[in-house]
Amino acid sequence: MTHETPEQLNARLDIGKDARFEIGQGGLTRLTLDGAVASGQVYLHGAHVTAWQPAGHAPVLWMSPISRFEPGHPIRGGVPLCFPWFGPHPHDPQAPAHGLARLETWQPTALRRTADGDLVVELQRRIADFDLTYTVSLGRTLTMTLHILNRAAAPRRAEVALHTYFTVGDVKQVQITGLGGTIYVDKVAGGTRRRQGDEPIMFHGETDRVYLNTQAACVLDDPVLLRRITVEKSGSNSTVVWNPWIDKARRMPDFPDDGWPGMCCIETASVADDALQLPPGGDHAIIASLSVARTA
Ligand code: TA6
Repeated sequence: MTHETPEQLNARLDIGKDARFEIGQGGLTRLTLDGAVASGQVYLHGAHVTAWQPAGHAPVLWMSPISRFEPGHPIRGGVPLCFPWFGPHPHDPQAPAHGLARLETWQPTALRRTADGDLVVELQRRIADFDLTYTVSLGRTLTMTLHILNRAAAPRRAEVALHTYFTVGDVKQVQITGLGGTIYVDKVAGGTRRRQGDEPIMFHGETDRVYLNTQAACVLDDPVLLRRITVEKSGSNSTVVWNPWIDKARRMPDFPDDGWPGMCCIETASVADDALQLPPGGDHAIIASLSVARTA
């Protein structure tokens, strides 16, 4: 059933007009969700959530206006799936950054509406020796669950991240709490390990930190958009906080030079020291659950 047309997908997975497969940007197939409590979009390319907007709120996820929508290239923004490695491949410099999952076309396997009006889509894909099932529940809360099953006859190590991009009013004014006292790898300082103080995280330059051994929820306070975004998680022992700032934004061809003030990433992950170790037949689920509240 791979590479079905939108018409075939709508025939197979029809739940009504509020959930329709269609041709999106770059000719890629996407699922457009326009429910009573939220709207959103999920591309089959990378099983990539590119939009989520709960009723009564401004769009929550940041998307680059110059993102590529092409096979073999990741979509920039939304929620890229990083698997089975995070960042550069540990041994192969030719391998794509952040793994293979965000570059593959995923197969929609289920579509349903909950009693609360949430729209839920399930997508599947085999990546290397792993069977992946990704469930996106889009409503007042956006809950993304990636289930990972090791199909190999040997143990496997894997890194995973739901690399969520958030829209913010001004990244220089946002505050992130929840990681006080947590050890992080500072990738802007050559991987130096530091301990986060108890003050909120604020952005004063390129920021690229992998917080380790943390199961904490994070809160992003945005005094410009007057909202608070909460990132709750389970099955995740790492949280990555990132803003490219000026120079790195300029170096990314699919990222606008003036885009960095309007976004930041809080990524729900298990990477580095926290990488997954799955025995043969072993499985794991990583879950990110996003919610938004007005603060004025
Ligand atoms: O999560 C932060 C990070 O690892 C940064 O180092 C930066 O590379 C970002 O991911 C985006 O990576 P990408 O391969 O999508 O350009």
